[in-house]
Order: sequence, then structure tokens, then C-alpha cells
Amino acid sequence: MTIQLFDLTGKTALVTGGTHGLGMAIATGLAEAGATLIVNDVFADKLDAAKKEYEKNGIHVHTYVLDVTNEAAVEEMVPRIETEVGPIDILVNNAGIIKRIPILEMKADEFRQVLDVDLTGPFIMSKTIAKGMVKRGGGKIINMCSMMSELGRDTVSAYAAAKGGLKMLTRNMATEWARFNIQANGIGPGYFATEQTAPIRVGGHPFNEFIIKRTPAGRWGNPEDLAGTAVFLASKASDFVNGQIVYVDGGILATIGKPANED
Ligand code: GCO
Repeated sequence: MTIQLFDLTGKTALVTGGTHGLGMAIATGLAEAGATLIVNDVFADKLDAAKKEYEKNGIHVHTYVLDVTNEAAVEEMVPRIETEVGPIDILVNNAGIIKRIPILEMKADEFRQVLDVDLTGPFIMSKTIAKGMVKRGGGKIINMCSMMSELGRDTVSAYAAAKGGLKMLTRNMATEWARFNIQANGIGPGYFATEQTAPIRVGGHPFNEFIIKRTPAGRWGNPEDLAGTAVFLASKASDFVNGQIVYVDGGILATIGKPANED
């Protein structure tokens, strides 16, 4: 039965930065589809708050303090997680930061910090966990890309460079690991109502109206809008899907947009 292809019962999923926003919505979707859930964050207090939130929704979650940019810590923690919880079948590289600074004013260290979390982090997590997936005969990797994997925007150069790089890293993972039955794909969220976009969405910020007009769906995305795509890319339903970025954007990338005065 096709619907059973989306069942994640017996699978274990790690969602990096799954303590809020899009990461939490995706993690919740994977758990509701049957997966055992693990989330990490660099901040223990965020993990504690998230654990309460998940349990309020009837979801049991395993939490670990882990910095995805620290290769030695990742190589030490992954075997521990896999012993304590179980082999990781699904990895969602969601943890990310953004700095909105014009290129002319941005310091190289600020640029590096964004690249480190948003691009090197997924590289480190994926290569460390994929070693086990190769031995076990397969697995799923989902990388959180962005509109900035395709489009530029004032002030987000480092983020765009990282998300553009993550799109190509995803394709190279597929190239190197499809032979091991590992499917590596990406999700490209459009503009979603989250903590991360609040600075450009609330308080009458002009970008809010711009996005509502620029998005054919005529609204900002809700984090839950991502759960279905994540379950698809984490499940047997996508066993022959590899190196693809699924844009969940209300149609932004499909259109050039329309003049502001046109309804
Ligand atoms: C920004 C936003 C974006 C979105 C998202 C779009 O400043 O433009 O924060 O980066 O969060 O990544 O896909």
C-alpha cells in the first residue's frame, strides 16, 4: 500500500537544532510518522524547553548538547547516541544561523561563522553519520536549504553562500553515496513565520508586505507546511529520489512576481 511507504515506525531520526521553528516542526512530523526522535542544540536550556514542548504534544524526544561545527565532539557523540538510542537512519541538517550585514561591512570572521554552522556543520554531521549508514545498507539525509540557495538578497551574503553551497554539497552526497542506498536531498523553505524571520516580518516591516505580494500563495509559510515534505524525503516513498532540493515556497521561485500596485 503506497501510504505505508511513508511510515517511519522503527526508524530513528536526528534533527539538528530541532529545538524550535522549522526544525521542531519537521521533527514533530517525523515523530508523528513513527520515528524515534533525537534533537541536539548547543544550548542546554533550549533543549530543556524543547523537551517540555515535545512532551506537551505527546512526543518523547532524546536530547543532546552538541556543536555541529566541532568535528571531534561530533565523532565522539555520534557513537554514544547510537549506543544509547539506536542507529541513526534519518539525519536532518537543520541547525543554522544568519547574520544580516552588508558585504562591505561584514568581517571575515562573521562570514566564516555563518559558513561554519550552515555548511561545514552539515558536512561534519553527514560524513560522521553516513559511515554507519553505509555499514547498515542505507539511510536518509535531508539538508535544510533556502530561497538563498537560488536567490540573493541584501545583507544575507554569508547565508546565501552557505545555502548555495549546501545545495551542491547535497548533490555531491548523492553522487558519492547513492550507491550505498543513502538518499541525500534538500528542503528549500520559502519565507516562513519563525523567530528567525521575525526581524524582517513583524512591527510593520516593509518586507512583510513584500513577501505576501511576492509569494503566489499570498502568505508566509507556517512551519507545519514543511512536515509532509520531510516525511516524504525521510521515508521509503523517496527511495529513488536523490540529490534533489524540494522548494516549499508557496510558488516564489516559480514566478518573477508582479508590480506592487497590481492585485
Ligand atoms: C532572510 C530570511 C531568509 C529565510 C529563508 C528563506 O533574511 O532573507 O531570513 O533567509 O529565513 O532562508 O528561504
